[in-house]
Amino acid sequence: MLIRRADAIKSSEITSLDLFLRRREFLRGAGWVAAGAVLAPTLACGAEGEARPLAPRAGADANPFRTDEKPTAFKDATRYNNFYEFGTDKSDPRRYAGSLRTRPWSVAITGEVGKPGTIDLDDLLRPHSAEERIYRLRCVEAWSMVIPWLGIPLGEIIKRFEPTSGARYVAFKTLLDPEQMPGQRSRVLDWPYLEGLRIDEAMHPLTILATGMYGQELPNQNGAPLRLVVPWKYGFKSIKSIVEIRLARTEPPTSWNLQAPREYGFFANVNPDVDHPRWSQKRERRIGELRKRPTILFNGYADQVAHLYQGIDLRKYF
Ligand SMILES: Nc1nc2c(c(=O)[nH]1)N[C@H]1C(S)=C(S)[C@@H](COP(=O)(O)O)O[C@H]1N2
Ligand SMILES: [Mo]
Repeated sequence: MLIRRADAIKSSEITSLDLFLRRREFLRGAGWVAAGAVLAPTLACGAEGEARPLAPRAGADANPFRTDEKPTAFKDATRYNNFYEFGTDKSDPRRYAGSLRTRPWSVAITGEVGKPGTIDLDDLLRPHSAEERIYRLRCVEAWSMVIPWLGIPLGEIIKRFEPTSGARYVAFKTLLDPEQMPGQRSRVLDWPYLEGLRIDEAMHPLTILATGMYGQELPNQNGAPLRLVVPWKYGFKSIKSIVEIRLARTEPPTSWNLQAPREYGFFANVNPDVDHPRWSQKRERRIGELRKRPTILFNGYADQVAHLYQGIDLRKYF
């Protein structure tokens, strides 16, 4: 699909984009709204007259790839970020991520694969139309957002490189370049940023590589040009600006686990019953709302993912 460059979006359009997303709530229940609909707001709005509003569903989403919850304002999702390569303040990524050059960009696929290789970002986008997925993102810091991502299931990409029977984990790495990423000159984390998943988590249909959000290319501060989104895990697992995906036999090291192993486990599944050692995980603040809401096990995706952790002590493997 065609995605416009984020810097081509005018602020007047951003306001109308938020308005469009609100109006589109009337269209929910129609099931899968193709990503193309986001790019053709006039068309979708034209159909609004015929669509009957549906009462919000309670409990788990009928369609695991969408939620009936109202998307977070684009403005908040792009001004309140964690991207330590550009500073530790929530406002730093928006201010400083402009120095990241996102083209040309390629991702190396290495390790336990029959056909190691690289994917050029533009090649990746060409044959695959990105799908829209409206997912909750729950940060370990007890705030959350609802974001309409555009992405490609990670499993589809991994399969193309023919993982071997030894591929039990997937390791991800962010770009290392202190010139473009000035936050890497500070020792706040051991760079480059690293993350990892078990192979079954990586192949799960909810897991996507996102190339866009709100119908446009990812803004740099949100992890351009390509970031992981794993909606049932704390936000730090959703690593940004990926340059390498390595299939591995053993559990890979991850940045936050290396930094503070007692605070951040390898799994990092959203769990209201396992508190962070320094604060509770029982509730969360949805950005844009005043009252806190309860945090839900696996961020509300238990129907889809709880089976992956059957027989596992979630207190021990947090
Ligand atoms: N490379 C990299 N990826 C990262 C981070 C980071 O600092 N560096 N922060 C993580 C954390 S803690 C969160 S909550 C999410 C935030 O994503 P957002 O800014 O798009 O909301 O990105 C994650 N991915
Ligand atoms: Mo986070």
